[in-house]
Amino acid sequence: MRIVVLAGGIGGARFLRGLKAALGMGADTTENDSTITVIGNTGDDITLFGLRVCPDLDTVMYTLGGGANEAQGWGRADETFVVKEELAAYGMQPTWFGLGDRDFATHIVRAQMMAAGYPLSAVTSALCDRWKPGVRLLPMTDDRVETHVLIEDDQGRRAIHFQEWWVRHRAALPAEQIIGAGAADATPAPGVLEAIDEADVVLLPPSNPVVSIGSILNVPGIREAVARKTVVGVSPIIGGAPVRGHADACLTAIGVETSAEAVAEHYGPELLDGWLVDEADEGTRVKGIEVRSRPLYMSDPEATAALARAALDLALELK
Ligand code: GDP
Ligand code: FO1
Ligand code: CA
Repeated sequence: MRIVVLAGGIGGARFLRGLKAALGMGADTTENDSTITVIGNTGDDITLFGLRVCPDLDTVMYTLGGGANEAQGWGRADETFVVKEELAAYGMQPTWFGLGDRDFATHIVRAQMMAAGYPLSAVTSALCDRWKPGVRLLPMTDDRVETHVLIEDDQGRRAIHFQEWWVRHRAALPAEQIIGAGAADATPAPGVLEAIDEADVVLLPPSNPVVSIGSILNVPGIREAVARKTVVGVSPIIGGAPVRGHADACLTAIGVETSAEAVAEHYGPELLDGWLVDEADEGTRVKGIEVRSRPLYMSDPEATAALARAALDLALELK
């Protein structure tokens, strides 16, 4: 079976771990007849200290490869921050973004390969040679796409990088607009449209509907290709609130209510065939979309595998 998953960072990565477990894909994936292709969000990417940082690709790679800081959800396990302290001592900005020493090595490899002319997809593949995530991890595009956020503060009305809004300001400054800079001119990375076309089903994990899944769908050609398939999504919103992070602030910025129902309506029946909501949202109905309720907290490996299995089963049923 060929499964395509569109993924952001932590919600995507944890769902993928559950999906692999549900399919019995252990360390040795060659024995399994299922393949998972992950189309990763690169809208969160930012250049810092001359290094291209790709938080969502790295979160998926580290989480599935066993190198992630589990409590935090992003970055490396057993991390230290000596380089960060030394950069701060030189007065280097920004100081609000915490790249750790181990993580710096990943970024040096990426920077060196990109300077040599390799596209991000080739760099990601090379990094995955080490981490062996057990999925094929493709960036949504090799082009530079960055999410920027229009805000107003004492310096006036201006667009800042998504990371500055999310990490530095904790999404507390109201977002007037969320802009996918470069998205309209981007093309899907090699293999992306082919993987979608050849997929038996497409799954949307409980990733941020605006800045993770939304950014991927906004790369010209991807939304149309996905819409032609059987697509099942898992709600990142439970009982009217995100499980973690600030997806509510992103939804408010695009005029969508923070509820499992409103997110499904936002994706729409042209894209989504099925939608899993938590038991707390039982009774949710969305015209043209098959809604089922299941426990949706990825609290432990068993619960996560069960929800991934439920998403896959619903997709196979609707196919
Ligand atoms: P990010 O890029 O690291 O922000 O991660 P994603 O975009 O992949 O996922 C973020 C979303 O995951 C948030 O909106 C959370 O509400 C959602 N999320 C996190 N943990 C859980 C969980 O256990 N269950 C569900 N249903 N959603 C979750
Ligand atoms: N998130 C934070 O809240 N603070 C950080 O200092 C931070 C550093 C960081 C470094 C590498 C990386 O891959 C991710 C990092 N994140 C950090 C997570 C992250 O950028 C955001 O959670 C996502 O981009 C939002 O989806
Ligand atoms: Ca993200």
